[in-house]
Amino acid sequence: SPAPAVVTVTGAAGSIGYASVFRIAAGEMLGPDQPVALRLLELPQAIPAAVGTAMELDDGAFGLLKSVEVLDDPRKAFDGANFGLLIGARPRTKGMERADLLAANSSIFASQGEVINEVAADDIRVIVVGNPANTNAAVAAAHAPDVPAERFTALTRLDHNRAVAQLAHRANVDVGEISRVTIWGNHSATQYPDIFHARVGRRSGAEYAADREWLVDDFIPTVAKRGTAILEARGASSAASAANATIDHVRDWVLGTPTDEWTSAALSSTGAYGIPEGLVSSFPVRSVDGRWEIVEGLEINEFSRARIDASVAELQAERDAAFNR
Ligand code: NAX
Repeated sequence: SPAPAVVTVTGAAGSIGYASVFRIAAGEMLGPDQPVALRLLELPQAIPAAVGTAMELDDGAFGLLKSVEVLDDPRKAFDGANFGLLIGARPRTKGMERADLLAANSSIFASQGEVINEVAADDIRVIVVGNPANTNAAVAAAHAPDVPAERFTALTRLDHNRAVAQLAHRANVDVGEISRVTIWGNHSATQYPDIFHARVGRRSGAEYAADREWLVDDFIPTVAKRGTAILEARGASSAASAANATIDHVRDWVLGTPTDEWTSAALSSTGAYGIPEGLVSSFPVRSVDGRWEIVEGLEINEFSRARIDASVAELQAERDAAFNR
């Protein structure tokens, strides 16, 4: 069997980390033939909880899991890492302004980017989950000049999966009948879930989008505010669905997407669709030979353009705040 893939999970003792690591150990992220070495990176105060998680991983007796290490030193945690799941972030606490949040996270992700640049494996692939995910990914990439920027991505697959599920409910079809949905822009309330190009069984998403009242007053806000709805219902933020989406993202990145379909991921813009180069924005993407490619050439109508532009403007403002701290 191949050498173990070194997977570093930050914030491993948190809710999303906990919901991710067992599935990674079970082979759901990298496939049933790929052994895994897990590195759980946590802040010193959460090390005991991470040790408990590592004990439970032991107790899973996962055949693919070759080792588990609990670490509070990023340099050791990312040494030789093939995959970085950057889930840990500074949460917004009472009285904290958005600018403070951006500054606190930008220093975390700047230093993790530097460490990744120095010690990770040459093929390191990073997914940032910790918010503000897009901007944190841009900051980490900017501090890792030797790693191609395209290897720093951010999670919008949860938003994508939410959009697929909502459209499936509306059309009364199975989620498997839905393809070519796109999340554009930022993982935030300004994100734009686009169904104009979607396939809904034998029908087109544009047919559903023609019902503008449903699109504007129901579909778009339901997807964009789903995180808040989950928080209100559960009394805790989305964890298992976020872990599921993180695993979907990495699995598709490594194993590929079906050729005539696409998914959504936030990547460093190539300038496609007029989105400024280097901004980490969500796009329609395919994974080909282990690399994300932006699906180009989609016609963007006025309705979509205005919403994409609004989310991109927010990303630019976040970037300015994060880089000029
Ligand atoms: P938790 O607070 O349960 O866990 C976060 C963990 O990260 C904690 O155990 C903390 O000790 C650790 N941590 C913080 N800073 C760290 C650092 N510098 N190095 C290593 N570990 C560190 O949060 P959880 O619910 O797991 O959410 C994690 C992040 O995901 C949050 O930033 C959250 O906002 C974000 N989300 C992003 C989503 C997306 O779609 N991109 C959706 C879900 C989620 O809201």
